Amino acid sequence: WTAQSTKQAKQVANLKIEGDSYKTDQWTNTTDQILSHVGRRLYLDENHPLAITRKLIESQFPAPVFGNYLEKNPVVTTAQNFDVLGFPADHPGRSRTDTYYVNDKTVLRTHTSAHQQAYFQQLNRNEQTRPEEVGYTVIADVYRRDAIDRSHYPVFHQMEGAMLWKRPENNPLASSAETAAKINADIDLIPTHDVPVEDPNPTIHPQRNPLQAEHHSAEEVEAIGAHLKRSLERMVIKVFTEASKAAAASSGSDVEPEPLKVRWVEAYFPFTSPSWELEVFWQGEWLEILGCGVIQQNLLINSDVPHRVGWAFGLGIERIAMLLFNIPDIRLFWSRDERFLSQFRAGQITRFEPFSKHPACYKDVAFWVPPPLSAAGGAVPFHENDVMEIVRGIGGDLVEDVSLIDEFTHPKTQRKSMCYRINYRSLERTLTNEEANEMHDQVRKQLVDDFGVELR
Ligand code: FA5
Ligand code: MG
Repeated sequence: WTAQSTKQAKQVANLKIEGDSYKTDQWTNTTDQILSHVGRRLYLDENHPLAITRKLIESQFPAPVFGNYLEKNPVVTTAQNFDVLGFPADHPGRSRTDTYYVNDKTVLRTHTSAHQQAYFQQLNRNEQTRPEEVGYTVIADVYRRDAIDRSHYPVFHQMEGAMLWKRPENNPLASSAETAAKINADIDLIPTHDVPVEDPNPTIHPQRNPLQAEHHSAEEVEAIGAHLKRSLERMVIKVFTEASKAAAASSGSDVEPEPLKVRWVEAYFPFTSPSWELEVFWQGEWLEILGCGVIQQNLLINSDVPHRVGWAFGLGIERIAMLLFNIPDIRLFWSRDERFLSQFRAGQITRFEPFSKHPACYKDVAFWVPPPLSAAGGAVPFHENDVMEIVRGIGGDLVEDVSLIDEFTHPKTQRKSMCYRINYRSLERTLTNEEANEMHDQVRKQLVDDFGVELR
């Protein structure tokens, strides 16, 4: 059994994206439906919640130290998205089940880090003309094959940021105390805050996040990490203070404002070491806001800035905008409905008033998964993201959620049974049962055609 996306891609020899034409091949799994999102540039519509969120975050990374940039074209090479960043050959992020391939060497970027090298090279080129600019932010649309629910959408927006310090050109390690002192002096320029940080220094595991000992001294890494943490804490505290104010304004005085708390958690990224995630305690739970770390020196060496050290971070704009504006479903960001769009104004953080909640229409599909072919047959393993892609291709934004509700293996035949529940619900109108049935019949049919499942 072969992946459905392969069949779909075989229908066209070329994909046209942002005016350029790309040859397709057996790697291609980018659908027209996904490509219909390219070029919307929601972050540039100044009254759109994503643009308001972008501005708020950019205001925490101002000129002349930071340039604030955007990257319109989502097509990057696998080298930019993975190789340059040190992704190992077997990293799951590279697989066709997780990433939209245009062809074997070209993908829709899965993260803004795909542009890190280009921005480091730019800092180096602009060294004479803009010497103060030692950092940047960049916002862009990113694409991932993923689950379908109210907080996941195959297209979302990330903002990445980085800041570098120049070291003496000769034997930088010997002058690392000097570099650390410079960075520590810069930390004192960042205003402090009084929000509790629960775990300011989580244990760093030396295998996951080794000291890059041939390039960095422990005290430099300490200084870069401290500058990174203070900068990002300040940014999220600004964002969440605005969110709390908006929440308090809309609910009057009957709701106790929740005290803000943040914490640091150790993380892993191939292009930073050490690496962390920043989490915020919001409405009763810890939420992951961003990933970050001390940039791998090899990446800087390969990006024309061998004598600089620094940090980088990447965050999801939707995740923050949903909290800021109280937006309950990630599909809403793509809505062209005036009842949504008219609620937002540039520079204002306001609570979204849901204009309707149409009835959910649940339909289940249960099937037997065929046994995997022998490895020699080159079988593509059944992956949940392929089910998601079938549903997405047929239902588009009319599907709110897809979840696996039952799974078991028959004790005698060893065949596996799965049951997915699909919630068909439009954000804008009430679907008829006939419409939902029609979509659901197509989903059932395509599961049989593409994967050879046996419906139950
Ligand atoms: C990355 O994408 C790294 N490139 C981040 C990074 C940059 C690390 C620079 C170090 C240095 P990750 O996959 O965890 O990491 O995504 C980063 C952020 O994007 C998450 O913290 C989250 O805020 C957001 N995000 C990730 N997946 C989704 C999704 N499916 N929907 C919405 N937001 C998401
Ligand atoms: Mg993460």
